[in-house]
Amino acid sequence: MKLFITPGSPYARIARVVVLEKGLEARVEIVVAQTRLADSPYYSINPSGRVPYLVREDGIGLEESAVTCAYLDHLDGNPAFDPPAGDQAWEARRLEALARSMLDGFAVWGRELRRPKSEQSPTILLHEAGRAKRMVALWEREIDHLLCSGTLNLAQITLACAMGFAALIPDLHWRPGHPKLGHWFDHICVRRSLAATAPGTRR
Ligand SMILES: N[C@@H](CCC(=O)N[C@@H](CS)C(=O)NCC(=O)O)C(=O)O
Repeated sequence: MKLFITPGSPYARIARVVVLEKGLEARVEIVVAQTRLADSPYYSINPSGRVPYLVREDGIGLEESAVTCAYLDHLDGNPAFDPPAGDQAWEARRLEALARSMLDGFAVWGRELRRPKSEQSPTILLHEAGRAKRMVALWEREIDHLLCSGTLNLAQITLACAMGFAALIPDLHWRPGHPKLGHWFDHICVRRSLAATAPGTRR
């Protein structure tokens, strides 16, 4: 099957991390898609033009990193990333949603910065800078949560990919004042699946 990505997409990186964590390299071909290009041939594969996009062995395509990750995780019948049982399930989902919410903000900010300067909206830049500040402060508190350490889960993967993407936003200086989050990020970054997919790393 084929996983369409762009090297810089943090959402695609989440799926790429799951491919590596699950040892699916031989089964999943990583294909670089041409996104954000008028008339890209990729649009005939995925009309939304977004990545990640997984074309399964039966030809059906899956959009959305969370759905793609769940599918990849279940391929071997031994899922590693399903939420834990009981109350912890809601905690796992809550944390994953918080990490995704922060990433969504970073992505809007990053997208705005890629536009020509004359087209950038100061209102959006300011709004996303404010959101990022609040969310990073929130994560400095949440990072002590039991589910942020120990067995790898999707909240951790999403948070790691969000903070990896944050490094590409020049005005997002999140490390000062957030030592616990910084320490957590430095620690998780050396994991093989994250090191191999870090922005700037080929595939
Ligand atoms: N909610 C989606 C977000 C995917 C997304 O926005 N991907 C961006 C790259 S970071 C994209 O493909 N952008 C191309 C476009 O908007 O045309 C997910 O989790 O997969």
